[in-house]
Amino acid sequence: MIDKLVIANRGEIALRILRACRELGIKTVAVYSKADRDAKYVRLADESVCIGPHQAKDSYLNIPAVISAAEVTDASAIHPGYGFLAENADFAERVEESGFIFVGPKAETIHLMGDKVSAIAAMKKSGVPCVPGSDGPLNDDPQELKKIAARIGYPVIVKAAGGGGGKGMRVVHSEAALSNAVSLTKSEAKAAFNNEMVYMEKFLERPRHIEIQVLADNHGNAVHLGDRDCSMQRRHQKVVEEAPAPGISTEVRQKIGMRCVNACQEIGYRGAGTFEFLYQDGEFYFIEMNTRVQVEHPVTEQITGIDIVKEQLLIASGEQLSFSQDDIGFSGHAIECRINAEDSETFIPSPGKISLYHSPGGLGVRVDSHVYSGYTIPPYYDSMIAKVITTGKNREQAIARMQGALQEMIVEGVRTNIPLQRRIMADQAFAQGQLTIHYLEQKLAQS
Ligand code: MV4
Repeated sequence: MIDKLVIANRGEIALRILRACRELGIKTVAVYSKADRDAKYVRLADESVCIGPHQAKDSYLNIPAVISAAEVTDASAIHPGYGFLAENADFAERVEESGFIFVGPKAETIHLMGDKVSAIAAMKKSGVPCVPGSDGPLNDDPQELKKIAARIGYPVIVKAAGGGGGKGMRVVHSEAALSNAVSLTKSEAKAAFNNEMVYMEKFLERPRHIEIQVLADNHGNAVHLGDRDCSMQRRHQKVVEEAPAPGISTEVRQKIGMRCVNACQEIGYRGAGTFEFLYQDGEFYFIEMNTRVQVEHPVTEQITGIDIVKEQLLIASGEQLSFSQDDIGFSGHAIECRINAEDSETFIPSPGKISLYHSPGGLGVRVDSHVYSGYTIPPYYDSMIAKVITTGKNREQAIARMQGALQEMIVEGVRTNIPLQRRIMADQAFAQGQLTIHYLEQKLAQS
C-alpha cells in the first residue's frame, strides 16, 4: 500500500485527494506555489513543500520541483489530479524512473491517448464506435483529401492529432475550402502542439457530449461506472454535468460501457479513465480518452457509491478491484454545478478575497470546495472555486435540490456564476433534458 502521497495539484481536487488518503491511512504531502501558501489543503496535509512562485510553469508544472518534493519527504507516490501535469506522459515516465508510483496509467498509455490519431486507431481496433473519418493522418495531396472528404460527406472537421479539448479544429463545408483548411489547421497545430499531424472526421452538427467512466486495475480487471452528460458547456468549458445521461436506456448504457471495458483490457489500461463520446441520433461516436480523474467525477460517485479517487489509490498500490461489473449498481440521479469566480454575464474572472461564504447543505447536497470566508482567490489559476453536487431519487429531485442549494449558497466579495447556474436550473428545456452541446451558447446569445 502507498504509505505517503504527494498531491501534485491545488484547489478543490487537492482537498478531494487528501480526503481519500485520510480514509485509506495514507500520509499526505501538499505541494504549493507561493500564491497558495495559506490554502486549506496545505494546512490539512501531514507535510507541505513550497515548489515555486505563483506562475504555474514554475510550480505546479515544474516537473523537477514536484519530483524533488517526493524525494525530500520520502513519499512513495504522486497523484497529479486533473489539469497541470495529469496527462503529461513525460512527467509520468520521470516519476516512475525516479522510483515513485504515478497514480494513473502507464506513460505509454498517456502518450497513446494524447495523440488523437493513435487513440482513435486503438479504439477502432478494440471495437469502440468512432466518428466516420480519415482513419489516420492527412497528407497534402488535394486529390487525396477530396476523395476522403467525399467518402465521409460534408461537412467535415479537420482536427489536430496533438489537440483536444477544442483546440486546433476547423469545420469544412465544401470541397473548395478543403485543402486551404487542412493547410491552415496544420500550421496552427505545428505552432500550438509542435505536431502538424491532422485528421478528418464527419462533422456532427447537433451532438450531445456523453462520457463513460472506467476503472481498470493492473491485473486485467476493468469495469465501467456508467455515463455522464456534459453537454451544458460554453467555449469548451463544462458548466453543468450529470449522471446518468438523460434518455439513455440501461441496455444502451451497458452496451457502450462494455465496449469501453473491452478496450481497457485490450490496451492494458490502468486506473481511472474517461471515454468521451459525441452522441447523436441514437449513436455513440468516440472522440477522445482522458487518462485522469475528471472534475465531474462526483456525479458518478453519487449514483454508484464508488469513491473514484480511493479506487485510483488502491489500483496504484497494486490491488485488484474489489468489485466486478455485476456488483455495480446505478441508483438515482446526480447533477454538478461548477461554481466559478467570474462575472455571470461577461465571464470575466473575479479573483480576490471572499468576504463571506456560506455553503449549502441538507439531504442530497455535496459541496467539493477548498474555499472559506476570508480566503483570497489568487488570479493565476482557473476560476473554479466550488462544485455543488445534488443527488435525488430522480432527475427532477436532483434539480429541485440544486435550486434550493443555489438559493442557499452565499459567496460575497467576488463575482460568481451562481446567477447563471440558477437560470440554467430554472430553464424549461434543461428540465426536459437531452440538450446538445450548442444549447447554452444559443441561450446566452438570446439574452
Ligand atoms: C467534434 C464535433 C463535431 N463533430 N467532432 C470539441 C472538443 C473536442 N473534444 C472535440 N470537439 C468536437 N468534436 C466531430 N466529428 C464537435 C465538437 C465540439 C464539442 C464537443 C464536446 C463538447 C463541446 C463541444 C463544443 C464544440 C464543438
